[in-house]
Amino acid sequence: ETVALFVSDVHLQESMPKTTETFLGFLQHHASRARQVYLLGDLFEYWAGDDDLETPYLQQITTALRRLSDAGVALFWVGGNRDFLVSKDFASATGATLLDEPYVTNIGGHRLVLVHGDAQCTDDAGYMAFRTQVRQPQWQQQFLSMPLAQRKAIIAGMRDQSRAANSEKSYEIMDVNAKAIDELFDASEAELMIHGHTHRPALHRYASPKGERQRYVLPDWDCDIESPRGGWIAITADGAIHRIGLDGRELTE
Ligand code: OKV
Ligand code: MN
Repeated sequence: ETVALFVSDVHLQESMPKTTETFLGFLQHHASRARQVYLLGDLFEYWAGDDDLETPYLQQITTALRRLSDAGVALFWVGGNRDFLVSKDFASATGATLLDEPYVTNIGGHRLVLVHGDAQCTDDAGYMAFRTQVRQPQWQQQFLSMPLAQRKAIIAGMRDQSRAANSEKSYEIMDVNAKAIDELFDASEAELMIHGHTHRPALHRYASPKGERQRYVLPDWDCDIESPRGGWIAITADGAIHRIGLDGRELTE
């Protein structure tokens, strides 16, 4: 009955065992019942390159994803701002199809556009410049030619710097730009948009000359704290869109 599930911003890392366990439970009990599962970015806290797939922690995750795709669930991947380096070895390890964003599809009678959401945060000029740089094939080729340990050290350095500058905070106050959202709806001719990144789970409705538009924002996950948070979105065969909490129950607004 569940046609598609959408999840993002789980920020998986070994130091978050409860979040990891909860996500693996989500795959086993909920994702397994869907026809399609869309991973919409920042599933991982960071991704240093597909050669990190050897790490036992990541093996545990990719094995669980592979079990799902082997069982006939179609897995789709859109990279986030932390795991944009996920590439073809990840795709073959998991059976996931890597999508370029924006990705436009028809699901449950909806014309739907999917993005991670960081590219629409156009007010953050510094981040947009960084994004353009690290998305260049030539930059990525050079970065990936460094030893894995060096890449991890560089990412850790960026994280320390970000923390020191408190810019992880200023990034949390960043939201998508309204015009960037309008333009994405216009260009894709979609009436439904689903994205993550901003950590501001919501349903936004807009009136447009072409009819009502809806933008669903996914929650981020953290289960290693006193009040766990997380969840996903489901579209059922009747075309209904459901926001689901970690307990598997629909959220009531
Ligand atoms: C996360 C944001 C800092 C916004 C870098 C490869 C690269 C991952 C990374 C480094 C940064 C996440 C992981 C952080 C988000 C910021 C500042 C603004 C708008 C690479 C893979 F570049 F080396 F290849 N990163 N960190 N921001 O410090 O947590 O999203 S972070
Ligand atoms: Mn993100």
